[in-house]
Amino acid sequence: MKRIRLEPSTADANQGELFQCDDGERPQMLLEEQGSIVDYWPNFLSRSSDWFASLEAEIPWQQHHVRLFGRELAAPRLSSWHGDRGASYRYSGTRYEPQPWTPTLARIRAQLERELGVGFNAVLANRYKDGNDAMGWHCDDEPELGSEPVIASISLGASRDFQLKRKLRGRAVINLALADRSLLIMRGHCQRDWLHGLPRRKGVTQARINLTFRLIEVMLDL
Ligand SMILES: O=C(O)CCC(=O)C(=O)O
Ligand SMILES: [Mn+2]
Repeated sequence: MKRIRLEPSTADANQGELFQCDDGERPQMLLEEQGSIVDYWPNFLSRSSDWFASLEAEIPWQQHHVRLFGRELAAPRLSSWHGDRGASYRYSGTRYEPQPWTPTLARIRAQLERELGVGFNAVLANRYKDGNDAMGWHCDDEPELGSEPVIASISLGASRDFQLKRKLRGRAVINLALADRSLLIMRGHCQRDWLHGLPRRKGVTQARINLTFRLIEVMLDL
């Protein structure tokens, strides 16, 4: 696996630092800094299945809400939380009980577990209808994810810019276009020390589906 060490604060605050990835079959890079690790694997999913169409059809897309400055607002995207029994998740003030694994989600999970050697018991699916849908700066640091979570993020459909910035001295932005069928892996201290987000992009007219696979602490009423 080839990794590029990021020098601190080299990126321009507005334009962002653009990482160009060769179209390869193996994980290629991105960041390894003080225990925060991000890898990018283009073409992780094969071209032979229409993953996007299957997920569109299988997932019961819902409007989730986010709490912002004490107000409850409709999130600018559709979402669905799936997982093993008991893998419930609290996010922005709401608790989501897991929907069952659909055939396509289960297939992708199996491939991830095989290739990465890491177990996942839940996935958050997000659907961005076009470039007006987005996700603001955040980190996935909910206690049920543990202190150094491995988050495996699959992208399908429209390519969208994904951004990372440090929580401290966070002016510099890393910008990476997440392509159709790609995998991004965040691990180590990434959620503790970095924020990530998916900014609005007016020029994007096509839909995108993102799946973030996670391993969360299971709550079972026995
Ligand atoms: O859509 C993306 O690439 C980001 C999704 C994300 O950060 C999340 O679901 O927590
Ligand atoms: Mn996230």
